[in-house]
Amino acid sequence: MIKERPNCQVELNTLDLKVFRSINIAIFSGGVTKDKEMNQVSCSTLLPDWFKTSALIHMRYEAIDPQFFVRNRERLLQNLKPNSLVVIHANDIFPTNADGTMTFRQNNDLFYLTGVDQEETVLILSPDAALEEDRAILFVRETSEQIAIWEGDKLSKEQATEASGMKNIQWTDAFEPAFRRLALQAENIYLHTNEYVAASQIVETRNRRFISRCQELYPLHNYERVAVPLQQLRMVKDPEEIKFLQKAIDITEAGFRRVLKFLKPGVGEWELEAEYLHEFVRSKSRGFSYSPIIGSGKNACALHYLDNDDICEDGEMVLMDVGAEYGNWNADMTRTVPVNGKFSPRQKDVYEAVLRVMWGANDILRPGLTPSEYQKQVLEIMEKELIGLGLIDAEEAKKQDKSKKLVKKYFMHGTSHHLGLDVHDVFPANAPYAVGQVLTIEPGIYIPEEDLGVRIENDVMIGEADNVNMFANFPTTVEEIEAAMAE
Ligand SMILES: [Mn+2]
Repeated sequence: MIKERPNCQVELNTLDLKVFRSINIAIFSGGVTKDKEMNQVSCSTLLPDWFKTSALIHMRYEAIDPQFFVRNRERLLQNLKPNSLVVIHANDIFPTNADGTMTFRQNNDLFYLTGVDQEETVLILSPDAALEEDRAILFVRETSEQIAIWEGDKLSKEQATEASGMKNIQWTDAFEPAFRRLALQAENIYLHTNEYVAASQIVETRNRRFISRCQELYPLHNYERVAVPLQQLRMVKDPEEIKFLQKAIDITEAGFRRVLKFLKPGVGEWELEAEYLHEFVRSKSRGFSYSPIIGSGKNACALHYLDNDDICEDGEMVLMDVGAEYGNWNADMTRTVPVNGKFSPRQKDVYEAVLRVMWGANDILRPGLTPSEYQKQVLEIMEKELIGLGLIDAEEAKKQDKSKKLVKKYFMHGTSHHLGLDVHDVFPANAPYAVGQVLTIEPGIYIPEEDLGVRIENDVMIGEADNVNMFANFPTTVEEIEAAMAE
């Protein structure tokens, strides 16, 4: 598109998406100059004003306001003990087989504090350090001719400053001496652990390796978990995060509407997956927030069904738990729709029961309530609906103990989780709900004996007087879905 501009002197032919995700500078090569530093630092001075504007439009992501990361660092510092040092490393690029690797995904805590989406990045915060320039240092990977040939551009120091709002940017090679200098000035060292309750602990992360090395080098320091204050902070969303979450949700909505028009008896679950991915990526998402679950008929009853290799048959419903990421934030949607575009009476009954539970849960998901109390109350609502559907017996329900075993036969998972940079976003154990938190609401009823599973999932932000439904524009009711499928 840039090439169509009549006076264009340069071609945009090298886009480092990692840069584009974070900051406003486009990197040009080929047309302007071969000098890399020159490209990165001064391209803006070489370009006419109209071009600078169009370069912004051609970014994958909208720029994230660096003040968001400045605020996050300030908030974290307020929660540290005196005389502390924080060190957080980037995630590894995870290997697969032979020389294969997974796509890089930044450590979300590091991203939350710096906005830098690049491997081998390290953050040091040392608010009580003797020298002012030592109090916040960001280390980024220095590029080389070899890296440029194989991987494309890496952040310059200036770009790292633009992304993070940090002044002192060093190459990663300079980390060791700086860390020693600052460790010797500090009493408490805050390090990174993954403290999500259900987290897999199979893989030893870069941060985990650093803990071992750090404790070997400095056995007499006091060690603290930076996850504790970060869970508390990340649980409440900044307006900048709400903007990116809503954008991820809007992209997900576009995918859902595309699928509603495409779906008909005989299509493969994988074809629906492809329709979503096409819509997400063309809308500037990097793709799915998580592996999509697209289960028709009885497949909907397998909660983490990921095969997506069955045919959607006439008369079945198809459950789609799919979300787009945008700028590292995640949408999380589930919709269950009839393959042929018309709900049968039974499908409508089950669907509307789930919908009532979702709205009922939304009413009680309010500040002050704890997740465990919330889940208990949702199960009460669900029990009434399951009795209404004839799935459980009212008399037996009365007699059962508090375990609600009968309900759990048809609804065996939690109703809500926090949502943000992580799809199951971090939070301190059983922390009460509060204004500014973003949560999913996703009740479901699964009836394998009827080859039917229905889950409906919206994302909401807890507001002062009421929750903000971030899915307000989605087709949700039976009528809305049938109308959208008839288009
Ligand atoms: Mn979810």
